[in-house]
Amino acid sequence: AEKKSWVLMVTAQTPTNIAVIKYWGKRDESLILPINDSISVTLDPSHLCTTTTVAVSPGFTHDRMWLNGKEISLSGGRYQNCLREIRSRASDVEDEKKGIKIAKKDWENLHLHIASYNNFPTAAGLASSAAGFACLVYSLAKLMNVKEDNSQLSAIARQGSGSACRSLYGGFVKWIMGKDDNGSDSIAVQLVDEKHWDELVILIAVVSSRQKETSSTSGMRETVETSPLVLHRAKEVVPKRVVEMEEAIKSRNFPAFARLTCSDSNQFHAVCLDTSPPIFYMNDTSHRIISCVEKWNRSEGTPQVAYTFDAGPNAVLIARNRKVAALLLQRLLFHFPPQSDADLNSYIVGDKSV
Ligand code: 2P0
Repeated sequence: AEKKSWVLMVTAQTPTNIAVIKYWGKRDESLILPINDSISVTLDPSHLCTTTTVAVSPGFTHDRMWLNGKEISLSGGRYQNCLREIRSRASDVEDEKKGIKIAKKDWENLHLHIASYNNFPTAAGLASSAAGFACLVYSLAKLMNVKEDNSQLSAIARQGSGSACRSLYGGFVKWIMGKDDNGSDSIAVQLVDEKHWDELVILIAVVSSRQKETSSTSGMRETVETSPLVLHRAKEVVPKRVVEMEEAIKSRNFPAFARLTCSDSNQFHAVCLDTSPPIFYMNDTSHRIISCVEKWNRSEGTPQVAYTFDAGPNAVLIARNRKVAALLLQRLLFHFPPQSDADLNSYIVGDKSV
């Protein structure tokens, strides 16, 4: 017999991703369509990830969400777009053991409770929105028996936060900017899986876990509106770099990979500086980390470590192998000694993968 009172739940875990060719600038604000392709690496889920539980029950009276234990509003357009897109693709769900049957049409009238946790600082430039929206879309798709593949789901996650579309795959991922005005071809594709280049070790030095001053959304809007350099970047520089980066990743060419990654991070921060008023995401410590890595790479004759910085001062350092990662950690601890024991948590070391 069909039960009147029940709760059906799904829990999923999604790691964050770090762009090595950056997304910065939209051509459509509401659909979140970018002005250039981007490429990222998805981190190991044991370090920086979001865990989301989604639940449905006839006893729920409206959609609600909790982020790190605190209730947040779902009224924003980004949440509404994701919920609408997923609901419209829902299928029949049957759980015989629990005696639950949900027909496709029932999903329109059922409400959801969503609980999401980040195991890393939210909005400190560590791409929390990327893991968050990817996990939300993925767990809802599982709950509602959505038949779409990850690339199609990526186009929904993209409407929550651009970089989220890249977190639906492990390994190295490309977000294709697409041509359509409706965004149907602005999707993520996997370039290589997490096993392809598993010698790489990614280390994140948390320079500051304070919330950033300029959000990515408003920062990139101001850049597109005021920077004379950003179109040159999007049209001339990035298309060539994307081709070279794909090649470097496929052939595991670390020197080329490191050169492209560092150059692209620096150009992204250059267009931030070219914005009016200028946006500063890096601080003195970030700059000192860059100098330290550049000096080391030059002294070795070939790159050992690549650095990249997102919309915040924290350094993402990619070592060519475990041996280099150990030396890197040693150098960082020497040049940037943690101020207290608690700061030791600031060095997050992880393998990439999913
Ligand atoms: C990236 N960033 O490619 C770039 C590099 C930050 C610097 O994607 O407005 O949070 O939600 O689409 O995805 C951060 O931007 O911005 C970002 P929205 P999002 O990872």
